[in-house]
Amino acid sequence: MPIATEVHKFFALPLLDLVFEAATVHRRHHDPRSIQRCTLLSIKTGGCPEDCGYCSQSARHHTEVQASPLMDKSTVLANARRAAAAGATRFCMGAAWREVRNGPEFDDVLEMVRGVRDLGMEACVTLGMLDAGQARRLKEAGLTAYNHNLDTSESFYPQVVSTRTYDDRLRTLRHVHKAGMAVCCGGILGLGESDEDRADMLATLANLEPQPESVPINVLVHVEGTPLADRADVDALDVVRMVAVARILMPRARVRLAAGRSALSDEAQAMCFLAGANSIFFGDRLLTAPNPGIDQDEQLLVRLGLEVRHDGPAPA
Ligand code: SAM
Ligand code: DTB
Ligand code: SF4
Repeated sequence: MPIATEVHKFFALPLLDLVFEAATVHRRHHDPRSIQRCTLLSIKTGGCPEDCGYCSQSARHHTEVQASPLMDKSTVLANARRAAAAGATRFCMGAAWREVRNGPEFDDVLEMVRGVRDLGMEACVTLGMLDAGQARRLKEAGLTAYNHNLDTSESFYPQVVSTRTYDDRLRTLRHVHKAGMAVCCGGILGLGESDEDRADMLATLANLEPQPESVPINVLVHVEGTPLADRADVDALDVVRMVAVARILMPRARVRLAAGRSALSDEAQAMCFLAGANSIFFGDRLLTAPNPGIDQDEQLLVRLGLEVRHDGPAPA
């Protein structure tokens, strides 16, 4: 198992040597032409009691996001059908909750998960913290994976979020794994963290047992009204480096190029795919932030000779 000091060394390697190594690992474990497309939907937006410094949906920040109640199941499934028809094979639903509470809203989310699975898509949700029983109910509903990010290193975490701890995050991840679901867990670049923080986070992820099935690499989307709105932009080559180290440490995971892709050039994204990223969020919106348009992404994949399959069901 990698230890943090070994992971730190990757951050000092010449970038192209690192990318070459990552591409080699990637091609040993994956079909390098396959890029999974996932579509995100915010099923419950804003008004969140947590204080995550990057987030547009915290009730503690004054952002332009309008809070809205839980979406109804038919609207969610109409979105999922459209996403499948456009080529997405995984549908991820996010709720701005601190934690899951048992009751009618959670029952509705379980129904949404069943509905998405019935469409033949993978289903992922991100609902904040959950306990063992709630994890079991999500598993019974057919959930493929639960997304719960560590965001950054344990030591930098308190500078980003104060309303929960790193251990809270790790506990939820254990409940997800014990219930038999895949763990989707990654982080964000551009919060003000150092290379050591990046290395520490990747070491923590790679030491999870089992390793996450899916590792989203987000780049901070600067949201006006949040405490981190003025952080410096991330160098695109540092995103490539992060993807490469994630790929080397977690050879079997899907490494997802997540938030912040709108700010990456086509060429930077191409380098990320070479370095082992093999999934993108697909659709003009992430949860509240914009994402490249479907046509633009399809053209990029075609130009790179990557697989663009339309294997979802027909639109309703
Ligand atoms: N409330 C749940 C939670 O925090 O676990 C789920 C929703 S939350 C929006 C999902 C993830 O999106 C966060 O953990 C964070 O990694 C990412 N995220 C949120 N806002 C972001 C931003 N402005 N830029 C980049 N990533 C962001
Ligand atoms: C993840 O790591 N990134 C996605 C998904 N998991 C839920 C969310 C990105 C959110 C970006 C900011 C927004 O749309 O508000
Ligand atoms: Fe709430 Fe999640 Fe945003 Fe944090 S990241 S404020 S928990 S919605």
